[in-house]
Amino acid sequence: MSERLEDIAAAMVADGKGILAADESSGTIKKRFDTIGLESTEENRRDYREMLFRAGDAMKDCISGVILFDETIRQKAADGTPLVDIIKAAGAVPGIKVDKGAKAFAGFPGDKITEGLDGLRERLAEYYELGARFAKWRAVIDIDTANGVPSGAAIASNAHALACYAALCQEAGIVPIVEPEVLMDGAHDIDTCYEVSRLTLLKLYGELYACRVKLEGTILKPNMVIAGKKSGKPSSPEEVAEKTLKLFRQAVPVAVPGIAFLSGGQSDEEATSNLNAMNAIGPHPWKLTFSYGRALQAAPLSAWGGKKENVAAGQRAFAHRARMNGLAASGKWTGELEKAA
Ligand code: 5MM
Repeated sequence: MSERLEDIAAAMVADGKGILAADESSGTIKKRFDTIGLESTEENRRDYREMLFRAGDAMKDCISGVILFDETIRQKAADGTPLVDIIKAAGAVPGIKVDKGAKAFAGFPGDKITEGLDGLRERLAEYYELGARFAKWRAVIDIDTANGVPSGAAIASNAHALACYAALCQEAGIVPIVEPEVLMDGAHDIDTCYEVSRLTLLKLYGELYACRVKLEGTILKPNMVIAGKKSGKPSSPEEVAEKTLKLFRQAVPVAVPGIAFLSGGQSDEEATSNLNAMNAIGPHPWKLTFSYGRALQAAPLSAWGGKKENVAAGQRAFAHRARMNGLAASGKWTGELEKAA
């Protein structure tokens, strides 16, 4: 008998746990490996991800799910164990990125539209057989107000694609993570981020409703409300928490069981501290946790450096970030704990 979507979603946002986003596409993982001078071969990608998934107690205690790329969900560890089985043995839910990336949006220079709906029903059926019980689709919304970016058309088209994707996932018995990422790369202030995120989320939930997506069986993966990196005005954790929560109270229905943030280019500690600040002033109608890529992986990638003799060091670095973010998911993280470790 297949699991209920609500139960899978609840497991993905279990207390003190969050999601490891390890679904870098071929181009992105190459960029990451370039930073440690490592060639992006299939074996190196496998070794790196195997190192993370075998990180021991921290995986068991703090990671509820792992988002995989198509190649990874089919790979076996060096000893022949499927990577999916290693994830399941750690008590985490295997997930899969199913979008085909954000492409230029015709007619709207600067805007992007995420592709990947063609053939998705068939791909989801195969991913289910391979063990995936949740999926992820990322829409990318840039902010460049001087040039009219984002356009209303880009927000609407991305929201519609996310809703079509989510409906297909639920039909396949797979929980959709809906990720409308408003980028923090620009020079905009925090209030501009708030407004663009507000329009994006309102449109998204309108489309999910119109497409009959059962919100109880979904997880939202949003950006935090935060100033652009080039604004020169870093946002404090208190300000991020206040504005992000104000936005969600207006735009995210309480039927959504959990919100798992992306890190979006924040430093490791910033991503942890901002999540903690939100949970420290709970309770909230939804679970608030992490679904970090860079903020969980930057430290282990650098500690590993592509060398076999550094696997244990890479695992320690990953375990530390997983534990710090696990604490932040409960509002129990402190700067002292960060340093003590
Ligand atoms: C791990 O990175 C994911 C895949 O990115 P590409 O499709 O560009 O290769 C990415 O979608 C990620 O899951 C989210 O953006 C969150 O990651 P960060 O690094 O922002 O926490």
